[in-house]
Amino acid sequence: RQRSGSFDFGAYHTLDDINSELDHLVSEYSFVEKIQIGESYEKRPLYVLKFSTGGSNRPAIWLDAGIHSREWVTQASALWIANKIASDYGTDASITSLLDKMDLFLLPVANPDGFVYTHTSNRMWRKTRSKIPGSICVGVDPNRNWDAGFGGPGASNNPCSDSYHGPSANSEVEVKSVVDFIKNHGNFKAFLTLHSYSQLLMYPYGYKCTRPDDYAELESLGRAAANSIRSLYGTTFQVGTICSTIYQASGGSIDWSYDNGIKYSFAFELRDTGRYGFLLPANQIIPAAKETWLGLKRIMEHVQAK
Ligand code: ING
Ligand code: ZN
Repeated sequence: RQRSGSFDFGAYHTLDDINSELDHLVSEYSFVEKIQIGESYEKRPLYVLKFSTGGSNRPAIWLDAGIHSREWVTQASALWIANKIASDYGTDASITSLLDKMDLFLLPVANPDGFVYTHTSNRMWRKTRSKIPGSICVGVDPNRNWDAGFGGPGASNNPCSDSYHGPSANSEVEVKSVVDFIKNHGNFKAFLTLHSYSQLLMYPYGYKCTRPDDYAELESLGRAAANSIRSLYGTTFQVGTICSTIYQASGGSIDWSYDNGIKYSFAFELRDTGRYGFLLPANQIIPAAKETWLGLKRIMEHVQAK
């Protein structure tokens, strides 16, 4: 469903089609650049779009999607959002002032091996595709593999589990590549990650069930973002810590980013609440992306003002 010369943001696409669209965005917009931050276990490039209007090592915002490969609305929304940011710069006051002060880095397919596998073999694949020594099972849950309460409650020791934490923290090259990139950069102010489904907006912690030091600010910002989301089509997002809204989960990305000094660390769980689940119909991609963007933008405006 590719229209002549333009990407259909309202359809699900293969990795190759997504990568072509990244190149297309880079060719259309001078302030958009493609960076390769590493390669996956199966040697696929990990591409990040960098939105930067100048400066050097400006304070930055991180956004990733598709760390769980079957959560297809997230990679699709990331593409719509990339195009939205690029085309709104210079016309939308809020995105213009954001990109005049900060850089934005977007990783639309954080788990490309899993994503290809969902297209070719098993639509419900969640994990990476790394081989586990001594097991017949494949893959690690890349959202249990970060160095934050690694191996604790809410992750599995069993390589056959969908929430297997892996042999060690950062064992997955897809995780390690992001960790290295963020540490080397050193100036990230927000870490935002897209999952589906359940319609939640979560902040730390997941590896423990205590509130973070910045609880009051994160809770009120989360509620403001959820209100922005709801303003478009009435979609409701519950807000709270990972542990209070969904379940205890150790080794998650936003706990790592928060404990490494990135205060504005949030995980979104996009549409729906279970009717279609991971198999969200394509006609909901653009509505989901639009409402999610309002929530993201609300958070970015707050970060920019700090
Ligand atoms: N949910 C997330 C998961 O990894 C989550 C919830 C988010 C846990 C952030 C920990 C940190 O289980 C889905 N749907 O993947
Ligand atoms: Zn997920």
